[in-house]
Amino acid sequence: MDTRALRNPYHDYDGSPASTQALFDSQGKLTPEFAQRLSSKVSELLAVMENGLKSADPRDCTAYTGWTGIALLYLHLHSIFREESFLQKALDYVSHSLKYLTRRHDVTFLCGDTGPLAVAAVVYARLQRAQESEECINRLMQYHQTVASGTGGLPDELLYGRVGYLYALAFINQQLGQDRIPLQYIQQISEVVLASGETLSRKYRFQNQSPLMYEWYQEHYVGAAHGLAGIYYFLMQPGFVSAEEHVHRLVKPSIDHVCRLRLPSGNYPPCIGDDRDLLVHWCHGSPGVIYMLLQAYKVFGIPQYLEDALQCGEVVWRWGLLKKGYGLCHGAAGNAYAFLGLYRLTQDPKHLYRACMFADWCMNYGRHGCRTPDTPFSLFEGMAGTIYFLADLLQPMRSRFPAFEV
Ligand code: GSH
Repeated sequence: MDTRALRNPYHDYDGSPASTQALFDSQGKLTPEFAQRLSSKVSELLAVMENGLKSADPRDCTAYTGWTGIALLYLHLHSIFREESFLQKALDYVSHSLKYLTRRHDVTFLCGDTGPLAVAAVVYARLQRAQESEECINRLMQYHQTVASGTGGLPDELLYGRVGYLYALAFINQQLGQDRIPLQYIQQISEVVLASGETLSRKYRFQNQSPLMYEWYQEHYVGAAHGLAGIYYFLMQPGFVSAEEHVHRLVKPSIDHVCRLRLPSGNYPPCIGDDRDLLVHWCHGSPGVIYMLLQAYKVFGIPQYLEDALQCGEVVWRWGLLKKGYGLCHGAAGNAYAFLGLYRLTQDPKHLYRACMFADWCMNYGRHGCRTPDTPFSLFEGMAGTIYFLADLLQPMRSRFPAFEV
């Protein structure tokens, strides 16, 4: 990992109030000064982003690299700052996205057409345009049958597969009320994902080690974006799998199999059989696997899951400031969300402190000689993701990794 990361220049949390007093109080409330610094940086980077977007691909509608990602950022800023102009921006960008839907077979929130539809549904709802919101949800639901049919060669992972559609449904319920999409629709998808995992486990003869197995392009990926950890994170959400027995008999032993893949550093490999310990990204490695571990701890209450999650935090602290830059998918901002996940669960100020240090790094955007991403201003590779994180840090207990955490 040393080849991929820059040395972490910050002192670690030492338990003394002096190390945190400029950042937050004993309740985890940010000091007015630090909050002001974050807010000012958000404004400054927004202006840079807006200028940079002038040369972005007008046809990319996706949340990952395209205009829906920018709309999602503004929707988020509207939630935090309550400024109407942010909602208007979200409307402008998502309306643009709706004109450039991929109309391919991509069904996911992040890389397909359901992201634009889901974000538009929420933007319209906030603007009290109920009918247009309803129309977007109806269009979103038209994908349900294809995704739930279990045929058509659809993968199961988050970026291009079934759980990426599941997230679109969960996003609607998170934003518009838990029953907006009845749970049974979510459960149908989860059942197909389970059945697909059982079939693949038998096909590749994993059944003695892992009752579920998944693949993407003939590889068994492990991380959050394409792999097992991302899929299991969704299968553990309350009510997503209707039979609790399935969660215990199928999901839990499969999670334990992922835990056994842990490398000596505490990081996780990108795929089964590839033990190179290089990638400390949300997409591949411990910064993404941590969400599965934290959820497993919440669901099963087994301390080892929390210990493994804490170990992920150590890996991110040591190797998480990446030469790839400041983005969400494979950058410092995405990695910092691992600390926020640990903080929300443990309330240990150490994790909030670490998130603040990564934010400090991100606030020095462009000054570390990092690589410029292919889409420098996008949500998942570029500056929009960094801004999203800096704004989320203003309300640490409500923070969520966008387009992934439910
Ligand atoms: N196109 C991306 C960007 O410009 O930000 C870079 C591609 C990238 O970093 N991909 C991630 C990765 O882990 C997976 S989403 N690549 C393999 C590697 O870094 O070795």
